[in-house]
Amino acid sequence: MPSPYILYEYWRSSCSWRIRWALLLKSVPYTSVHIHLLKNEQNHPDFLLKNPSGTVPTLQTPTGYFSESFAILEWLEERYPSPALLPVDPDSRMYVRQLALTLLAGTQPLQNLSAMNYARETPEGRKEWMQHWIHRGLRTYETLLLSQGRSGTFSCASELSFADLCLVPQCYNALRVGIDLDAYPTLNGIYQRALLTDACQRAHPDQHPHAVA
Ligand SMILES: N[C@@H](CCC(=O)N[C@@H](CS)C(=O)NCC(=O)O)C(=O)O
Repeated sequence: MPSPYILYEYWRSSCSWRIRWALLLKSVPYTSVHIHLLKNEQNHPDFLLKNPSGTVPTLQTPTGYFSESFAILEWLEERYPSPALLPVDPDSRMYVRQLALTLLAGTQPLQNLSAMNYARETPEGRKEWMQHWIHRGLRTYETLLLSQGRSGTFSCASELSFADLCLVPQCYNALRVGIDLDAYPTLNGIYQRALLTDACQRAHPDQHPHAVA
């Protein structure tokens, strides 16, 4: 039986990566439709009918089209609870959401294509802009990991969570703009360990059929 879910995504999009990864972790089959951001397909009128914000990811379910990767993660967690990507106790859940949103809401929006192109005209200017905001997000994340005493193998103890699904794609983007992750040893360790996990590898942009070398 074909999957009832279609994921509209772009191979290198960090927000798409975390949803691919969550779908794989939870063994939820889906069909991928590639929206080429560099060809501006996200702003095609047909796609804007599915997601008026002109961004990926967008998940099509039998009841409609849904965007915002955090909303999709929350829905997946409710609909497919195992394996859990949020811890059990409310304080740890708040901590995980805090970490996730530090990157997803506080950092990623400043580095996306439309924000960057609007803010800066030259490639050098765009790189400097990205580095500035990514450093700020990673500095906050590292400080939270150290001050809250809840991290372990991964951002929250030894289980992968929403936080790691945001951290790994953010680190990948940081490396692409020349940020040295050695400046953030705790999160870098978590990044390296999470990167080795099977579902993360399978969801990795480099493994995507549309990846460009
Ligand atoms: N808050 C949204 C952000 C979505 C977003 O910005 N996606 C990027 C790719 S990671 C995008 O589609 N950018 C297209 C553009 O900026 O034109 C989410 O978490 O899903």
